[in-house]
Amino acid sequence: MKKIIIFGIVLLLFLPLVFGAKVVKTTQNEINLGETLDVRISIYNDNPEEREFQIKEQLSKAAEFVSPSVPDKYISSLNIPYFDRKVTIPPGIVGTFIYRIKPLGLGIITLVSTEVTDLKDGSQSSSNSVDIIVKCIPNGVCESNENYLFCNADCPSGSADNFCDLENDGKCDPDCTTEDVDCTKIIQIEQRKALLFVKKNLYFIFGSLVGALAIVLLLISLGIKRKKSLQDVVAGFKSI
Ligand SMILES: [Ca+2]
Ligand SMILES: [Ca+2]
Repeated sequence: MKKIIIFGIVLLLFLPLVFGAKVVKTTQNEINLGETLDVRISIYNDNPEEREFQIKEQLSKAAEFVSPSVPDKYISSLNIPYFDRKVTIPPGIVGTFIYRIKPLGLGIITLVSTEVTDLKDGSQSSSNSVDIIVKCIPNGVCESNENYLFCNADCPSGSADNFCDLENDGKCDPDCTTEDVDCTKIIQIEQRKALLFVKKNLYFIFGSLVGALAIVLLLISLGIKRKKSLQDVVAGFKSI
């Protein structure tokens, strides 16, 4: 957490020099479901006098509000919650607004950029947006809401978890078709086996046909010889 705050402060000090921006949003990039996380909005007042700023922070519906526990307003048409705060910051100082949320499910939560307005001159600034990965608390069971992406401790690669993981690990993920190279290998092996089976059977069928033909020819040959012998016997009687 300290590293994130230090990174945020460093970014905040350099951004005005490069982009003229003065708002930075920082938080944890990864969290386990059930945990809370703090979102810190830092505003650098680069004016020579104290200024009041208005902060508009659109909130994600994928998380519940812990502190403050209720949003200040809703964007009426879409019912999207947001905080609408004012903060007074002395010159050359970084002011902060911190709120705490608790993700409601596994996945990625995106916190869109914060909009800040300088209430004296009306100038507006935007922060960066932040993506937070919400992972499971492993319990040894790959449950219906879990998958390899957000719960790889419970759902290892190749699991039937409604997620095609595309790992080249020698296991064909049942959620993949031809995208998984391991499934392609298995399909190729099965195709080769089928081909060998057909070849073997072809040899057997061909061999059987040749054998049957030989037997038929032998029987015909024996039949002809027997007929000739009978004819010879009949001819012998006639001559007597
Ligand atoms: Ca689990
Ligand atoms: Ca899978």
